[in-house]
Amino acid sequence: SFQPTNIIVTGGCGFIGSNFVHHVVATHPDVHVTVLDKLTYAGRRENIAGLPAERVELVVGDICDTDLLERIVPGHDAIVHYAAESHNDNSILDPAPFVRTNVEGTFCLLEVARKHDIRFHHISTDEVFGDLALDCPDRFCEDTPYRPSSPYSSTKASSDLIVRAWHRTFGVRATISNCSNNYGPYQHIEKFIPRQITNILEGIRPKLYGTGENVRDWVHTEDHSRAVWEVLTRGRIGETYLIGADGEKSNIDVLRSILERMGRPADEFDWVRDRPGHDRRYAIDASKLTRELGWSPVHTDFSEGLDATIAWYRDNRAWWADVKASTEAKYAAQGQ
Ligand code: NAD
Ligand code: TDX
Repeated sequence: SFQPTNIIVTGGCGFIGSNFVHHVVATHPDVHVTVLDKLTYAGRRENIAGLPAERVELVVGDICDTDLLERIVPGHDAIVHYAAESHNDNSILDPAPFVRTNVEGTFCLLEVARKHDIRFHHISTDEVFGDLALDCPDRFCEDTPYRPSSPYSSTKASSDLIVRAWHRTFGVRATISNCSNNYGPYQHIEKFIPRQITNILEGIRPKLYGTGENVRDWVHTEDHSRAVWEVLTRGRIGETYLIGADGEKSNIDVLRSILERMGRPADEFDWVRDRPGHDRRYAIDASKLTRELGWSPVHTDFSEGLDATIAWYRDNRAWWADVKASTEAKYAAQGQ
């Protein structure tokens, strides 16, 4: 297996990237992490604060800055690429940064990985496959055709295809993982679960899009981190692995669980305007990952994970309070 000791984590100050950095520091004492993060609205220094300085270094910069990449990347064994514009609703309002960061940024990183022969792991999403019908048992697997629906998912799909071509044509030692919806601490409050938790904490009614029947396949971010480490160190070069924890739930069921666990009536929410092009259902078949790499999720009790997530937002009000009003104002302007 591949044993990296000096890795770059792009987007390591965002939700999933920072959880991965915490995971690596806690479980792999021989590994040094260089975080490369632009600190956009979604990235916060605090997300990796308090980790030992000799284990984690933050470089504030853009993955599209090729001079910067040329300065900092050589000498690392691997790039684990999380940095992206990640929110579907933002991609509908303004797709430009999605094309730049997700497509061009991935290209810039691949070029530096190619030049210096650096192992590359690309973090992607199940949204590249488009959506599934609500009323059939199909799930996504590694050879499901790409059929992305949104500006966000189309740029992630594009980045995946570029990674595959750089592996095949140039021999870049690359792998890809496509994960389902993550939940857990440090998720930006623009996203569904933390938006509703912080709404309730602020006395604002939760907001449900459309009919609320859309299904997402939830996985705890810590299980995602463990899976990425397995693919990085033991995955077959050139391969794609799907990550998911059999966590399919409709949005209305998730919202009712949050309301119930926070002691509010089940109908205390607003129905709001649906997301244009809203994907109906995502569902992951992760059997390749389980079969080849022996991964399985640890956080299998969603209610327990939800309780811990609610407690995190309650205990860390200072982390989100300053962006709550502006996040809600932006939604309100869209009727959401
Ligand atoms: P996030 O928006 O919370 O974090 C993104 C991070 O990338 C931020 O720290 C931001 O500052 C940084 N960043 C953005 N543009 C950059 C640039 N040009 N240069 C350097 N840094 C930049 O996103 P997230 O939810 O943590 O998602 C991380 C990755 O995981 C993304 O690639 C996303 O597509 C993928 N993913 C997310 C989910 C999910 O449920 N959130 C599921 C599957 C895959
Ligand atoms: O207020 C809301 N009300 C609502 O009903 C919000 C913010 C969302 N929703 C719905 C839309 C989706 O069906 O909840 C579901 C989840 O929405 P998001 O949190 O925006 O996630 P989603 O669009 O599913 O995408 C997420 O998972 C896949 C991440 O943001 C992506 O980065 C990842 O690739």
